Amino acid sequence: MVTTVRTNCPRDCYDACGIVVEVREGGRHRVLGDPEHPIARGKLCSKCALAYNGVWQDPQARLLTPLKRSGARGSGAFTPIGWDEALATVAARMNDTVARDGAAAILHTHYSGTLGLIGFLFPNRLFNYLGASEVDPDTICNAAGHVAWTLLFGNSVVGFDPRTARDSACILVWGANPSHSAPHAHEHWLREAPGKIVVVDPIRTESAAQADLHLQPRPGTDAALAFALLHCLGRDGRFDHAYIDAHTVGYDELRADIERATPAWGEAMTGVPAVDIEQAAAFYGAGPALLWAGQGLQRQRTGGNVMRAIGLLPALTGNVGKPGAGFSYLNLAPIIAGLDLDWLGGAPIARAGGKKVSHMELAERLAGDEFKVFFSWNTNPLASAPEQARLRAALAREDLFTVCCDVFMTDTARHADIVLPAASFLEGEDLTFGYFHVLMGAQAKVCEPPGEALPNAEIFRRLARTMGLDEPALFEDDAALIATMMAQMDLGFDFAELKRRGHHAFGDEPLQPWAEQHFATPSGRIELASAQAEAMGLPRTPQPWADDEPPAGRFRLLSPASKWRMNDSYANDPHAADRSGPPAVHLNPSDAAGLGLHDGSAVTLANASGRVPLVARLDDGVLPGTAVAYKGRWPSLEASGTNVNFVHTAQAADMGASSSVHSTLVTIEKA
Ligand SMILES: Nc1nc2c(c(=O)[nH]1)N[C@H]1C(S)=C(S)[C@@H](COP(=O)(O)OP(=O)(O)OC[C@H]3O[C@@H](n4cnc5c(=O)[nH]c(N)nc54)[C@H](O)[C@@H]3O)O[C@H]1N2
Ligand SMILES: Nc1nc2c(c(=O)[nH]1)N[C@H]1C(S)=C(S)[C@@H](COP(=O)(O)OP(=O)(O)OC[C@H]3O[C@@H](n4cnc5c(=O)[nH]c(N)nc54)[C@H](O)[C@@H]3O)O[C@H]1N2
Ligand code: SF4
Ligand SMILES: [Mo]
Repeated sequence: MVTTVRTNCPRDCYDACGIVVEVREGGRHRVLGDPEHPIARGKLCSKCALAYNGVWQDPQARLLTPLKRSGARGSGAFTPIGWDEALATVAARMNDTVARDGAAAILHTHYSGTLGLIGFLFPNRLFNYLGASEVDPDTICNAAGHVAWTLLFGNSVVGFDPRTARDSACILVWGANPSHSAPHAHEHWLREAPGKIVVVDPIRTESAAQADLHLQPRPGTDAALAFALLHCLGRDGRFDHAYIDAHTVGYDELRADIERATPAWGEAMTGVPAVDIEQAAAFYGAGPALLWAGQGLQRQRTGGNVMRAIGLLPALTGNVGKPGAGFSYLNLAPIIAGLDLDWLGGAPIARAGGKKVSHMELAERLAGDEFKVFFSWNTNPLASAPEQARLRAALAREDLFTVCCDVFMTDTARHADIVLPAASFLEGEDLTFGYFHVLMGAQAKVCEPPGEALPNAEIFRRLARTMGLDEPALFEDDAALIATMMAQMDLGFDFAELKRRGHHAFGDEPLQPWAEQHFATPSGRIELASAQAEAMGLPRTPQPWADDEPPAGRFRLLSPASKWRMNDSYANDPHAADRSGPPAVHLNPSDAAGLGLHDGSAVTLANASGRVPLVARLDDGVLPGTAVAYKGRWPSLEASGTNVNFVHTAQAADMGASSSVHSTLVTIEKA
């Protein structure tokens, strides 16, 4: 007998798809897109269609019981143990550490495995209550952009409602690649938008190829490009001076920089032809216009400055808070819905004393003896973090006790002392959300977890109990958490009804989040010039900077989102791995010729952080001087035992101690 269950995809993805599962007793379930979901429209992305019907349901691949290491770290030798022994072992080490070294000697790291709100946030309650240290999750992804747009707009997590594209004359997609990272936005939203589409990306992505105009700047030159666009907009009378006077501060401090940034100067600084700069400014200036700032964009040494610079476009043209106008970095539906995420993550019960560690310093800090317990859950740093060689060496420390909680035997799990098996999103209830579209979804339980796997929250409730803790917030069950969140959202119906509907979209008409023109900055206005920035040691105003071209013999390596993997998830799905092919580096044919390479030549990328062998692919969509190798492979599954993060240099960006992965420089040698 086949029944169907409606649920939602909780991956770290712009699309937030609705799902329908055909449940087959005793067999594989079929996981499909929900035909009634406005984004999914009956289809999952190609990677999830493979992985949710593949490795996610494969009992051979899933972690089924807790495990205890029985061989060398990284060897993958483990003995199955029961939950009682696993939790007793972890609890004892954590309690001992608290007693001997203080809770700050426990370092936990977590991120984007599931973004189901309970699975994503509830485990933080335990670490917050203890006063443990945390690897700041956003430092691997988007912290620079958050700091930049908080300085500028006072908020970086509320953006335009994508439905407002119907009123827009232009959508400027700057440093996002929807064809990989938001496949439904690529296929439907951008194609159906009536306005002109302009994509700014050093790679001719599928989204760029499909756009009305593709600006292809050299990586790290975006701030200069933004100023050249502003020059054209100002010159052509496209600035909204009434808006500037009423809602911004600091315009006078920018004027000279904008005047100097002629299109010819812009071409020299960025490599984008002056005529294309003019054309992009004309499209955007026709207004109303939308600006979508990707997360890839700000993963640069001066990524914060880039974000502040491009944010000047909506500010000076008054493209804020009216139909068809706006800007978006993230657009967190839970915030718009009124959810109290601090409560969910345990801020009210937090004890002081825990340290924050940036991913950019993780390998270095773990190598010392500051931390005694390293607890990784919902993330796989031994695939996703920089400086892989150093990080692995640090995790080999005999006096460091490592716990990993995941759905699969990842590289991080292989290096752990104790592995805790997590249930997947098909196996428990939760709330899901959009961070581009304004949607909340119900995560319904489709089936029982395989083996003894448990949902994240249940694992941490049991651990807290085993540790002998008695704070009630550590034991709140999922039903109570969901009921509280439903009450906070006040949708007028309960979770059972949300499960029946699948999702909730806020209103039939596009929301206008900035219509009130309230900005949570010190002045209450958009801060084109910022005293706060100055106090942080940053320039008062965004600067028209452009990175130099790489020195001779070196290439700028971009390693953005892969079409076939979700971060480092699905690397272990055989069909997704087949589609993605061997690990490759895409090079401009002229660079390949200079290096004596053909399509398929074996090459090695190298720098002071490490080396990674790859296969060269000739690709005229990549700029000369640039190399592209998509992220997300598991070193343990590669013949070389490496991935691109072996050459990912841990250099913090200018803001937020955040990743500058797309500023990585490498040499390329024929192997
Ligand atoms: N070179 C390079 N590296 C990058 C980036 C880049 O652009 N280039 N991007 C960075 C970015 S933006 C990010 S966000 C990070 C993401 O890096 P990660 O957080 O490591 O990536 P994910 O694949 O999202 O999730 C990690 C793990 O969560 C597990 N998981 C899934 N569901 C659950 C669950 O319900 N419970 C538990 N316990 N585990 C679960 C998955 O099996 C997976 O192993 O990678 C960063 N790394
Ligand atoms: N399929 C798939 N989808 C994903 C993910 C995934 O791994 N796979 N990861 C998810 C996560 S965690 C995140 S954070 C998002 C990230 O998704 P996006 O926001 O799209 O970010 P990236 O894929 O890192 O990079 C996007 C584009 O930025 C470009 N870029 C790099 N450097 C520069 C530059 O200097 N200037 C400009 N203008 N562009 C530049 C890259 O060439 C790339 O095409 O995607 C999410 N969705
Ligand atoms: S990962 Fe994104 S595109 Fe794929 S099914 Fe999930 S929400 Fe949709
Ligand atoms: Mo991310």
